Amino acid sequence: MKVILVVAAVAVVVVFVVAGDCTWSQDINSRSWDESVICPEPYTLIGNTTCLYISQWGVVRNWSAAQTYCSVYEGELAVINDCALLGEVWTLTQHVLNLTGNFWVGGSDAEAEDSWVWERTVKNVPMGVPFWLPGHPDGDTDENKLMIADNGYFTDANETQEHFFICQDFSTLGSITGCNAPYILIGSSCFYIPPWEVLRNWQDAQEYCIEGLLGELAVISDCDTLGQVWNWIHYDLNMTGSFWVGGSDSAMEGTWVWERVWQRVPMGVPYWLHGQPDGDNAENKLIIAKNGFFDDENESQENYFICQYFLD
Ligand SMILES: [Ca+2]
Ligand SMILES: [Ca+2]
Ligand SMILES: [Ca+2]
Ligand SMILES: [Ca+2]
Repeated sequence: MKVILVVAAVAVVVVFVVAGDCTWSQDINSRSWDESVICPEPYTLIGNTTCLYISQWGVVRNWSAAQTYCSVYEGELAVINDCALLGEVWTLTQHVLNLTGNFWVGGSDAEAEDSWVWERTVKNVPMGVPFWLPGHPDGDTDENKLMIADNGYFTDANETQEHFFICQDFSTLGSITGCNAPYILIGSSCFYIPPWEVLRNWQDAQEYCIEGLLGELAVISDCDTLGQVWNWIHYDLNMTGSFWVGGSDSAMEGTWVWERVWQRVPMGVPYWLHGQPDGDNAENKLIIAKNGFFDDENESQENYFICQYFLD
């Protein structure tokens, strides 16, 4: 009972903290989000978009029985496909639920040894850093199921072992991840790039996002999102060029901040190429250059730009 209360409390806190970027009602002007984003019982919203249920103290199962347990709650063993989510799961299990142990999740290499896939999606499990520690997976054909070990990282294990487990509800994913047109979901944020003929200097781009689209120039402060935005631009939109985003060092030369949130823009690898920023006082606004990396640029240049819709 205690654990249930803790989980419920976590659910409430997490929902209020992170019921974030892309979930609002059909009326874009109202800026309120749909109540249906809250995960169905007994799931908890983790990150912006994922409904997870973590087995309680004392409830351990082998891998198949864990999968069956999840199906009782109309879910499946979890797909932990992004590294931020892995970190949040660790925080939740260790510091909130005080659960120390191993946790089955939904990956397997049973079909083809050493070819790890999520059983639900048949997509590849990410390998290497930062998901697996060096030397793992290490079990060859004796260990064909994926778990988050008691050190927080992925490892392979024998499916007959009994461990805690993490279920995921997939039924609400659509409602959680919806961005209102014209924005589309990239990572866990809602972005929009105006048509190719719309080029603006930095300030006019910012006004275009604010006035017509109720957004602002984008804040891209994690590298996964940068990669996903780049793929979207190149492979989905087929655009080539430079794209204004919402960073600037206008207030203090060399100190890059996102103007919307007044937080530091990440510097160095893997955001900027060596040698950038290079414009000193002549280049005070942030752009994603043709090569896909951050660059400082003169704000009077007319370029493409990326708008983002924020809920907060
Ligand atoms: Ca194996
Ligand atoms: Ca192992
Ligand atoms: Ca500058
Ligand atoms: Ca530059």
